[in-house]
Amino acid sequence: MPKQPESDYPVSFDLNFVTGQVTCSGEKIQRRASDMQSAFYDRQALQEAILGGDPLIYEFYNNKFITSTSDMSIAITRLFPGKIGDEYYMTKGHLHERNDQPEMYICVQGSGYLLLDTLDGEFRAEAWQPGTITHIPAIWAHRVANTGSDVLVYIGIFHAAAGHNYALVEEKGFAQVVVEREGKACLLPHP
Ligand code: PAN
Ligand code: ZN
Repeated sequence: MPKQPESDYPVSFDLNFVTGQVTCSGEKIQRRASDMQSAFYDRQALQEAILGGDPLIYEFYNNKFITSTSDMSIAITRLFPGKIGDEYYMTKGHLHERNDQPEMYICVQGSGYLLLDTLDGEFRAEAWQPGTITHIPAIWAHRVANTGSDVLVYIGIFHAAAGHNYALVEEKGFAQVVVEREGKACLLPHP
């Protein structure tokens, strides 16, 4: 699809590092329990959560900066604290459609894990706290889990052309889950 030039002038906006609120006017996407049917492993707990009010799991603000020659994007995600059954709230997770499009993730508030999976036998979990920056090479599917009691806020920087493939993650799943055991967060093989 041909790129539509939007602006070749600098643009600024403000991010509140504590709340994750932004002053930009980009699109805001919200995902509730009902939007994540195949993400959480405990399907019964998920159905109970949906019937019990369908909680908001996370929201993110997507901002594209399309110029005549470039397509930088920044997304600020606010991932709320909570669990479905014993599994911590997390993002759906996706793979970039293009296999030459990496991403930088920056944790600015809260704590948890960034889960990374090639969907082809390799898995990594990066422990996250404010200030952790992770480079996600193009071939790794990525998902964030919030294991803390506050909102987890992170920034993702990528090219708009990267594209998002959710279907492959839904089909293959991540190798491990982040669950609570005896009051502590731990990683276990997907049941
Ligand atoms: C992020 C994610 C955002 C929401 O901007 O899109 O954190 O996660 P899901 O897309 O998995 O619902 C990103 O990785 N963009 O490429
Ligand atoms: Zn991404």
